[in-house]
Amino acid sequence: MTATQSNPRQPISLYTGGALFGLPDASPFCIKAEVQLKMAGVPYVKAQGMPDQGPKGQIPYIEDEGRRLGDSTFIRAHIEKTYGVDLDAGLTPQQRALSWTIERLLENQLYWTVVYSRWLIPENFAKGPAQFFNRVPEAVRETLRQQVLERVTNNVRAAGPGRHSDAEIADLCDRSLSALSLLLGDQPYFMGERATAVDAMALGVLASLLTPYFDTEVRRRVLKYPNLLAYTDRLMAEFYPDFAWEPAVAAAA
Ligand SMILES: N[C@@H](CCC(=O)N[C@@H](CS)C(=O)NCC(=O)O)C(=O)O
Repeated sequence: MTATQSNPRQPISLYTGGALFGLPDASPFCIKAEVQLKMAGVPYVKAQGMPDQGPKGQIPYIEDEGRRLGDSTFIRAHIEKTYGVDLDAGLTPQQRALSWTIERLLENQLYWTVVYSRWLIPENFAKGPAQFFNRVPEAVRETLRQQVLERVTNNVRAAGPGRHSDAEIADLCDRSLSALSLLLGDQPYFMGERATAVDAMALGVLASLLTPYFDTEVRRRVLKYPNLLAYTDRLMAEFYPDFAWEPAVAAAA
């Protein structure tokens, strides 16, 4: 009898924001965590999460064997260690370093452009994050909505984009998109022929920038990079075959 048979692990519970805004998950970090679980082939069930119930005050978080763990990077480390997988198997140390660097660009810069586009452009806020508060009791709904908007505005300012104009944000984003497009080239995945960890966040961020649900200048900028569009459509079909993703290549045509 193997260790797994004598002591079967329960599937991991992955707590996320859920499908929204034309995306399989409203949060790029939740897409990253889910795609990495899929890449690892680890059984999981998806559940609706609330940031304040996660150990880091954010989504995604997981529950595994009764223990809650937050932050997509720590979730990845836990999966790799616990299940004996390496999502970057076969990569050289230089490729692993490049992978980490690309992931930081996606998480520390482009992610904040996503947040800016949804929260700080009033039309997008109204049709997007403002709806998160619909189930809050009416008496406090507007106050809470404004409090959270103020907190996110401060975060986006601290992260950088909140200090810039719409055009400046789009220009900075474009430089990163251009770099990503060059690095991807005509390869199927960022690190070559096989999907590795970095592709999970790349899919999360690119799909979040590309969803037609929000009309943004940065979306128009991404639409200029055919290889990034084809990549996003391809990975969406690979990792979310049942999700009705609106193909980006068609939108650009
Ligand atoms: N470093 C975290 C970032 C996660 C994150 O920023 N989650 C956002 C949703 S996309 C969140 O929960 N925000 C709520 C908050 O910060 O209060 C990770 O890798 O998981």
